[in-house]
Amino acid sequence: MSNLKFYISLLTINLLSNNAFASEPKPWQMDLQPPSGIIAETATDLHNFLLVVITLISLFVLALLVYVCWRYKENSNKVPSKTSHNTIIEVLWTVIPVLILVVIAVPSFKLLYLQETDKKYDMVVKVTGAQWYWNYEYPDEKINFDSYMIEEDKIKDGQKRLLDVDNPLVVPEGTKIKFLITGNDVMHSFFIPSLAVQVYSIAGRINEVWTEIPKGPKTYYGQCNQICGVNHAYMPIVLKSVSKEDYKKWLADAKLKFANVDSNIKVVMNNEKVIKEIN
Ligand SMILES: [Cu+2]
Repeated sequence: MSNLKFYISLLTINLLSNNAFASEPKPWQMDLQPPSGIIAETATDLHNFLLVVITLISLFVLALLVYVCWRYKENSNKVPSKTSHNTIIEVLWTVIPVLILVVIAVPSFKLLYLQETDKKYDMVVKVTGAQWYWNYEYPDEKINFDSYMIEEDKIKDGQKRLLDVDNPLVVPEGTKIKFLITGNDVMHSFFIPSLAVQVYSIAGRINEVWTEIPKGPKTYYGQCNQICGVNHAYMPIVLKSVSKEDYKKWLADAKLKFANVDSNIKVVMNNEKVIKEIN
């Protein structure tokens, strides 16, 4: 028993250390990425619970099918029954699935409520999906910049192929963030698996999602999750959570770096102007 505990703790340490600094897909990965933050943890719990429920239902249906095939095969059941109605069975196969759905609905609605309700937030980040890159806007800081994947021939040591970007989305650790997600052309989807954030980016519409970035510096990798054209596979998402001091430094640099950059997202840049024009 103590041996088992030892191996479990070794495994835990190993898993934790492997995932201490980055949440990213691994080669031959079968499972979900380890969850980060309360929303991802709740979503993973719901997923694991549903896995048990669907496995039990599938096994039960399989067992019934095997039994019926065996019990009522032609050899052992020469004269087939012509039963067409059985009130007890019909009540059962209506009530039991309803009960199962109610049991599933409780944690499911809890999770929706956790993600969707208007909660306290420390900062707002507006995300705009475009063919084929992301634009991140910090409305309170008056900065916005485009984030492109680093081309394969320009990758430096330590950078991840098809995942790393020129300008990552940088946020302070342990921050509650309200993401406003919109689009500039076709539909995209802003998806960071380890944070369980997955929201459509649609032109002319702003979707909102709340999340809490856990404490501790870490890089979260994600990808566009809605087929959006030939370069759909080449618009990854990099969200870097850094310490509060590092964030301040980054912000000071970013304000200079992106001050005179003309973003490709005109709609975002001219938001206030557009609103004035409409009025
Ligand atoms: Cu896409």
